[in-house]
Amino acid sequence: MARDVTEHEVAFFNENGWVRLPGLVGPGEVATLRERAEGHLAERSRARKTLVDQAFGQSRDVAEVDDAFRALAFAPSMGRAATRLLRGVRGVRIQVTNLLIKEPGGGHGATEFHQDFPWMPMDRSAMLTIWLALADVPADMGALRFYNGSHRFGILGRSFTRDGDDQLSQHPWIKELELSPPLDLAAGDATVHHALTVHGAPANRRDQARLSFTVTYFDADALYTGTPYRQTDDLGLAVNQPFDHPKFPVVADA
Ligand SMILES: O=C(O)CCC(=O)C(=O)O
Repeated sequence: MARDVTEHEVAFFNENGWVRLPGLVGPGEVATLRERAEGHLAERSRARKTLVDQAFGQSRDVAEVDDAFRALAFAPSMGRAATRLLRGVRGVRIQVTNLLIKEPGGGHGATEFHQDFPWMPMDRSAMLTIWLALADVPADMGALRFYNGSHRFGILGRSFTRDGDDQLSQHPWIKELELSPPLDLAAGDATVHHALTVHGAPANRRDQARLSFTVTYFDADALYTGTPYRQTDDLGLAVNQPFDHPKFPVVADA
């Protein structure tokens, strides 16, 4: 299903806030996932309501409707990887699964540099996203870039709320950090980023769509803060209690 991460990969992630995982998923399985992704993405709404919609299209919660994506998101090796990468956590829950598409030819623009965590209603920031390339993603198709070590600077503010509110405009000093190299990903390679890591992606300069599957995992012991967030607002979660709800399943790492 998915291979285990190595000690070296865990150490690299702790240091830099991101890591590349070559060959996380094998070619046969990735071909199946790609075929299914194309079907789901064809059905998605193409409305461009938000600044995020201008950067990439989404098919959220795909693992709730597709067994193949569900099997991967729940694979013990994925839970184990997330638990090991997020130092000090006892286990993880899924926050969201998603299919992302970045269309070529100006269909979508660049993904502005941002952190994922500032939106979240969790009381702790141990959270990461595994971003799996479903087809080859050369750097100029829009593979993610990361500011090394930016996960150590805490919550830097929300992006995608107004034009020009990306992290580099809000905090020009971030450019003093090293930017990760452009990555040429093969289908089945993944990158992982911490929810506090400043990351973004260039526009897709190729003639094929950029296709990826993401799973975001967070500390299973995190408590709900009640911060307004569309995904959680109507779930009846109790403030200061764990996310014990079918929307946030714990992934066994056994
Ligand atoms: O795929 C992209 O361009 C952005 C994805 C992203 O920001 C994320 O998965 O956290």
